[in-house]
Amino acid sequence: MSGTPDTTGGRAPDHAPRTVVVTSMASDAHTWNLVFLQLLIEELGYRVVNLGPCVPDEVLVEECRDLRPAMVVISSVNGHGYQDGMRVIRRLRAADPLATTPVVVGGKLGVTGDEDSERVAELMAAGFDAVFDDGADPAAALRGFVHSLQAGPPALAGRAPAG
Ligand code: B12
Repeated sequence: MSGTPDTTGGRAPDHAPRTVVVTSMASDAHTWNLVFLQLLIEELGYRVVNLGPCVPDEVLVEECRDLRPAMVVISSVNGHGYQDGMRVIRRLRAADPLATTPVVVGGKLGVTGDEDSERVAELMAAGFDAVFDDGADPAAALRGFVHSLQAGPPALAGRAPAG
C-alpha cells in the first residue's frame, strides 16, 4: 500500500479543525435533528461535539466553558424553543468566556409553525446571533451563517447585555 492515509487512525490530527457544539435544550428529547446538524457542520469542516437531547442548562454552560467552541448550534423542535431559548441564551451570555461566542438556535421553535417576528427579535435581543425557524432551507441558512462567520465576526446589532 502507498500514499498518505485518509484518517489519523483514531488519534487527534495535529491541527484539529475548530470545534462546534451541537445541542438541544433541557425539555427537548428529539435526536435526529441533532444528527442532521452534526453531519451538516462536519461537512463544513468543523469538529462537532454533540451534547444530545435534554441537556440541562448547567451542563450546556459547563461544556461550552470547557470547550470554548467556535460556535454553539442549538436545536429545538418540541415547541418550547422560545421559552427554553430565552432562558438558555441568558445563562450562556452570563458565563464569562461565552459572552461573544456565536450562538444560533433553530428548528420548530413554537407550535404555530411560523414563529412571529416579534419572538425572533426577542431571541436576538436576548443574545442569539441568528434564529432559524423552520421555513427556510436549514442547510442553506446554516451554511450561509458559517460562511459569514468565516468572513468576519457576527453582527452584534440587537444583542442585549448579558445578565
Ligand atoms: C420522531 C419524533 C418524536 C420521537 C423522537 C425520537 C428521537 N429519538 O428523536 C418521540 C416519540 C420521542 C417524540 C416525542 C415528542 N414529540 Co415529536 N416528533 C417526531 C417526528 C415524527 C419526527 C422528528 C424527526 O426526527 N425529524 C427528522 C429530523 C432530521 O428533522 P427535524 O427534527 O424536523 O429538524 C429539521 C428542522 O427543524 C431543522 N432544524 C432543527 N433544528 C435546527 C437548528 C438549526 C440551527 C437549524 C438551522 C435548523 C434546524 O433542520 C432539520 C432537518 O430539516 C416529528 C414530526 C415530523 N414529521 O417532523 C414530531 C414532532 C417534532 N414532535 C412533536 C411533539 C409535540 C412531541 C411531544 C411533545 C409529544 C408528546 N405529547 O409527548 C414529545 C416531546 C418530547 C420531548 N420532551 O421533547 C411535534 C412538535 C410540535 C411543534 N414544534 O410545533 C412534532 C412536530 C409533531 C407534530 N406535528 O406535532 N417525537
